[in-house]
Amino acid sequence: MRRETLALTLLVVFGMSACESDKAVKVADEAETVSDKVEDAPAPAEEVANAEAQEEDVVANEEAKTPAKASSEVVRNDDDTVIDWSTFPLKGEVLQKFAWTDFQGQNAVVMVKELRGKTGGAILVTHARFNADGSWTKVRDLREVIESCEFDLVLDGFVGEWSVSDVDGDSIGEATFAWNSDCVSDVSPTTFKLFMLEDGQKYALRGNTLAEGQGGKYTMGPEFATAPKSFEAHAKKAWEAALPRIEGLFDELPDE
Ligand SMILES: [Ca+2]
Repeated sequence: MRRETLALTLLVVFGMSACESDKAVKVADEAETVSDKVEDAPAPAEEVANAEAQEEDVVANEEAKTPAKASSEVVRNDDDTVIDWSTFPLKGEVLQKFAWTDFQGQNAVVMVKELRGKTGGAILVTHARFNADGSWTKVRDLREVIESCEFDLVLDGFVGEWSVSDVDGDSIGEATFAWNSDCVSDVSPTTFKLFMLEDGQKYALRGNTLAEGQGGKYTMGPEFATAPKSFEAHAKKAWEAALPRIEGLFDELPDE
């Protein structure tokens, strides 16, 4: 009887220490990920009054990448009963959010707006993958910061039917979204950018909004040169769908 009690006690003690060591490893992993992030992040942009938006990148989480498996469907899935948005690793005033499943599991992208200091602001975007234990693994962060703005701060996010796709058919979903971020004092075109993310890789169209026949143009990121051709076509189509257009503000009244 006494021997059995001892065995049980040992089992409990070993079991607990095994749990503790698992926990310790997990915390260390997380800390490493965070410190990697800090090292990889570019130096903060210099503060310039009424500065144009400063786009910053946080390098993709290489560990979150997985080789593709053939013939899995990419399915959009924004259902709140499936996704626990409250645990998503990006907090703030949500501008846009969407989700999908692919062979890697459940993915989601959240875009938030943040006010900074007296007149500044930022748009933050995170793509993360949901794990079976209820945690999330960040795949990529993007952000754009406007240090200060004496006029009107514009921080808007755009998604659409074009936001979830698998245009190259590799069973890895592509997330497409856009943002309009600027400091405006008139109706000139403002900074507008569209991004595709696939497995931590970023593909960007950077340009401006269309205002009274001006703007609406973009520059394609050099990364499209080595991307599947279908990415370029998809991004261009999404740009046209998402582009904010201001027209007719100064139209004269028609003659009677
Ligand atoms: Ca794909």
